[in-house]
Amino acid sequence: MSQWFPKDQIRDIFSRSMSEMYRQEVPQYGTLIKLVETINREVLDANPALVAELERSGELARVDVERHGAIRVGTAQELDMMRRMFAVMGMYPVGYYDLSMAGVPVHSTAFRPVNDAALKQNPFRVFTSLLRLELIENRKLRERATEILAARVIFTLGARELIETAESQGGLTPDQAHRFVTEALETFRWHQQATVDLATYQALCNEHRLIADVVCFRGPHINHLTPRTLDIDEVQRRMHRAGIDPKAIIEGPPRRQCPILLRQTSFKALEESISFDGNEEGQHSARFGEIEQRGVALTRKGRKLYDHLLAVSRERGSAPDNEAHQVRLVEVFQAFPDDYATLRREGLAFYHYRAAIPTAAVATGADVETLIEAGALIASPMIYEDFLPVSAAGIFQSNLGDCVRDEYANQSNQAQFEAALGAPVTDEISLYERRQQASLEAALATLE
Ligand code: OOG
Ligand code: NI
Repeated sequence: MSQWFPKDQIRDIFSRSMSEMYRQEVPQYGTLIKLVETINREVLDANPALVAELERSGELARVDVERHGAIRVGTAQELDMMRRMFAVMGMYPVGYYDLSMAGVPVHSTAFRPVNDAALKQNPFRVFTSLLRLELIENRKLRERATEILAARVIFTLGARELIETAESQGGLTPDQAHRFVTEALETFRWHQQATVDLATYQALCNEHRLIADVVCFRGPHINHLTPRTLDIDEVQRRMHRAGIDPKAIIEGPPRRQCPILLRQTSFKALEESISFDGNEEGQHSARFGEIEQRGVALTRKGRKLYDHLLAVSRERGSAPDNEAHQVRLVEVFQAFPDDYATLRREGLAFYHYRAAIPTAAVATGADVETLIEAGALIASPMIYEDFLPVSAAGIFQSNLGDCVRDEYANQSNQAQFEAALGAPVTDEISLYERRQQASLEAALATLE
């Protein structure tokens, strides 16, 4: 046992504190949470089997807890420090997402827990985007934005000191951990006061609203939080009645017997009043609320099929509304097997393996299929913990209003992102492969 306060617990406290803060900052987010809780309760009341399953996996108590948030930073230095801050909470950069192909001048990663135990304790992750100023064509504006960003410090002195302490000691004491959460939270707080005058804000906004959102404020305010829903279709249907304006469609795969990857929807960012330098008043919209429902993680082969089917559906043009969009997806996704055994046998999805207890008698050296058929080995779906670039682009765009622009030509640059981050990102698919393999080896060792 380490003498230090557990990182997973720091993350847990941090995500709860963030949720508290955001509910106070964005009352409509509180309304969304209430709707999600109501519908989750209805689903549980109607599904005793689901309740039993969630109870067995220790998830029941945390069904309504936030699963992710998102921020946008402006410089390599900010991203590098952000990586160090998240590491204190056991969150590491996984995956590279290029959003420039969707006309959003950022590239991103997700800071998240990586091992089974940490994910189980609290899977909270933060989708973190780095603004790509080099994509601003207007040189004067680019230089102005660079200057403004260079002048700001987004971490409190206390946060920076505690990050260094955690790194040099190898952890934090309980008292330091609690102070760390309080200090870290300051970085993500909303500031109603912009750091620039209205004219500068408008010039940046005209270039891209996202650029203004990153450059004109004191820090990377949390722009949304995302709880888990047990029925995303129902929440989407009922948002209007609850006084919430939902985005047009649910992103991701359709509803299925065996959910895959990630389905998401959100309410549109709110117009908020801002005070600019020189006592001018204006408006800015950045902050919203989102919900998510996760399914099994897909292998490279499974992901290829998903990307292909999504492209097929998109080629048919945009559907008039979410209902039509979902009907079309269901149709196209007929080509994606929808039972766990087939998904596993065809190598489309990842699984956790464990030995059945009591151990069934099997011949030594039997292969995985035989062991599963004999009831000696149990495979359960491994949940997808990451994001989807097409969905993320849809979430960004629904919150950028009319500001959608064409893609930036061929701009994916993982090496440049990693140089800014100060570390490589972990390939998400390799991570699932390793976790699956480790669980299989442990299970087989038990059966020997
Ligand atoms: C991030 C949008 C992406 C998701 O859930 O895919 C995202 C942002 O708007 O900063 O959060
Ligand atoms: Ni999100």
